[in-house]
Amino acid sequence: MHRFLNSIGGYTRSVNNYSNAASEVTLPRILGPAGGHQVFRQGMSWKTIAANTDLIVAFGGVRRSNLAVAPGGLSEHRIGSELSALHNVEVVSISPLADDAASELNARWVPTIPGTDVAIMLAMTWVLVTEGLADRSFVDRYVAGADMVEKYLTGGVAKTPEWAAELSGVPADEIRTLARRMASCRTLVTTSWSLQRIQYGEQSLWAGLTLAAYLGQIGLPGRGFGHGYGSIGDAGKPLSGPLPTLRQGRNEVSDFIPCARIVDMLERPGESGDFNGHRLSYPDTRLIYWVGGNPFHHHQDLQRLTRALAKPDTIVVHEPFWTGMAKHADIVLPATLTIERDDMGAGRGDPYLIAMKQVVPPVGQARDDYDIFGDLASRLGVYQEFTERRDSAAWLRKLYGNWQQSWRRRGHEVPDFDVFWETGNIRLPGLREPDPPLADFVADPDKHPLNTPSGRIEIFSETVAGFGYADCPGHAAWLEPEEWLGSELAQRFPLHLIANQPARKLHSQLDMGAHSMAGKTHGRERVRVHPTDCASRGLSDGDVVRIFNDRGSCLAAVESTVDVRVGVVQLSTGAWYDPSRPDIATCIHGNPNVLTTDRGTSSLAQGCTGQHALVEISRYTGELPAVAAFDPPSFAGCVAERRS
Ligand SMILES: Nc1nc2c(c(=O)[nH]1)N[C@H]1C(S)=C(S)[C@@H](COP(=O)(O)OP(=O)(O)OC[C@H]3O[C@@H](n4cnc5c(=O)[nH]c(N)nc54)[C@H](O)[C@@H]3O)O[C@H]1N2
Ligand SMILES: Nc1nc2c(c(=O)[nH]1)N[C@H]1C(S)=C(S)[C@@H](COP(=O)(O)OP(=O)(O)OC[C@H]3O[C@@H](n4cnc5c(=O)[nH]c(N)nc54)[C@H](O)[C@@H]3O)O[C@H]1N2
Ligand SMILES: [Mo]
Repeated sequence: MHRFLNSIGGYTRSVNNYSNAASEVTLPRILGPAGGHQVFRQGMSWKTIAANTDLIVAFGGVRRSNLAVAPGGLSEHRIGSELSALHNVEVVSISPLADDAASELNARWVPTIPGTDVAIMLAMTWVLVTEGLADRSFVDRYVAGADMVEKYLTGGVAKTPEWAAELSGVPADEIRTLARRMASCRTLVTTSWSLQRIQYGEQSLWAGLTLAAYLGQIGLPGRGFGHGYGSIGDAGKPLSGPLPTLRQGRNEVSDFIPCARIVDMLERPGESGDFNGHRLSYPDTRLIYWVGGNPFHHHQDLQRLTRALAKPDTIVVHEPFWTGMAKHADIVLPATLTIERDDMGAGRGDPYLIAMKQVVPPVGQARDDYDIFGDLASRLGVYQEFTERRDSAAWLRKLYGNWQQSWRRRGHEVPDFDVFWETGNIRLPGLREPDPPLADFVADPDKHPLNTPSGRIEIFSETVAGFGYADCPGHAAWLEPEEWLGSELAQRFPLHLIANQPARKLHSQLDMGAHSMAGKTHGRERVRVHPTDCASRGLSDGDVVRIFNDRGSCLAAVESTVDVRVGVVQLSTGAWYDPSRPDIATCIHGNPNVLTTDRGTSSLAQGCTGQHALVEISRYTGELPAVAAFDPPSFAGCVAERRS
């Protein structure tokens, strides 16, 4: 969430976060740093799409529940009407789950075997190339590396629809017909962020963009390639002007590791790892200072994480709640929630700046992160530099004042701070419809070349090829994942688990709240299973099951539904980790990250691969232990307070 004062604590250099790990590295490589992530992060608005698009082919769907969330929040929840306005647009959702396509879209569901999107995209591109449907003039003018890609598509094992059908379970005719249709109308190819949160997650981005390049519609309104529609509420929104943000400063420490490699770092001090053409060395970590995240939510293979966290001497955590990470800390500094402090809130593309006024006084000894850091700065003798002698209230006024000035200089009057605070919100000036991504470049590639070595869209990249990574060659390629329904491991663990974002919360936040709890059965998270897979295991709706693989196990409650493809099960993330009864399961509550693998997407981006895992499920008939995840830890001589 983009809360302004909170970002004062945001001093660490975070290279790739969980959401965008692959796109933050891959798109800048193939479109250039300026044309990369930012362009497709925002994309065109739903309004532009409604007016200019005939067909959306959505890999990973357009998942409605994800759209209630955006960095900075959403002050106007209008996504329902925005999507309904697409009634003339044909939407095809290629996904393992039927309900990944928002119901407003009336999409056609093409069920797929998870992890095989790249094969489908390559086969569609093969159809365009071999049937003369590719836009040759676009490819010649704007694209670099077509010869290498076409050699890959047609040489060796030809990437035909029949080839892709074997892998993806989507009939060859369906792939062929859809590719032809895409070439015949105004088409937008979209990929959800989830597609990159798997092994070789870079490939679906690159293959999707390659497919769109051969369609030749990039840079035109409503067409081309889109990333993250259905992943986050601000994709498809207008663009806002500058917001009253805090200067982020410069971190003097340039060392970093990709966020998802933290366990490797703890396990292998002094060794090094690949990342984006560099070798990064792992320091000998003695102290961890953790603010605003819960690795027992986000990280993979939680038993391995637990062992690794025994390594540092000291762990300090700021937290409002007794999360798994807080329970693993030596020092917990209780932090306030947004409702316990004054702040401002706004997001890109959101029409309002909100006065986020304190609702309740801080519970117990909770303090604002800013005040905790301010006191630490004082002990380190840099209070003046860190705070500029302003408390939170003074910062809010200062940031607002600077921002008001900057709008004045552009000829816009915005109300004074006191008026804003009194009113509770103001409408933001300067909202505008974003241009189609790469529109400048397509209009005049000589005047606006991309920031890539060739100045063009690199569907083959000499740079990436030059890294020599077996797990990320120089063009989009089908690389068989270690864990998918086609691998040998599927003999022992025949179900493909989708561990996607939870519909009833943001990650693990407020999992103890009434809304989240109402989505559980017998106090466990629900796992969605196809009736065929239920029948072969003797499972009925509401049964408690044990989900397991070689890495761990968890309890969950069955929801039988035809909305998942046969062979696929879905257990969203978010249930607080509960290791209190290891005799029964690694987690008795339903946290899928006891099952997922802690490996990077590839040597290029080293992102998280938590979206997929192979598992087996069996009915659990033993005693049903009470969930202890929300209980505070016990201390010698005192009892910790629990937020209620
Ligand atoms: N309600 C809610 N909304 C959220 C969040 C939340 O926690 N709760 N989190 C926010 C954050 S931080 C992020 S990063 C975004 C994430 O946005 P996404 O990554 O797009 O969201 P997910 O729900 O994880 O995945 C979307 C769908 O992708 C499909 N999928 C998974 N694997 C495959 C595959 O191999 N092929 C195909 N074709 N489809 C596949 C799944 O069926 C899944 O439902 O969501 C944001 N929105
Ligand atoms: N298996 C699997 N794992 C995944 C994913 C997946 O698709 N599958 N998705 C990944 C993605 S995209 C993401 S973004 C991550 C999310 O992972 P995280 O961001 O780590 O998850 P949250 O539960 O949102 O953790 C935020 C924590 O901050 C605390 N907090 C809230 N407000 C404040 C505050 O003001 N101050 C302080 N100090 N703390 C505060 C909350 O109590 C909470 O514990 O998960 C990743 N993990
Ligand atoms: Mo995310």
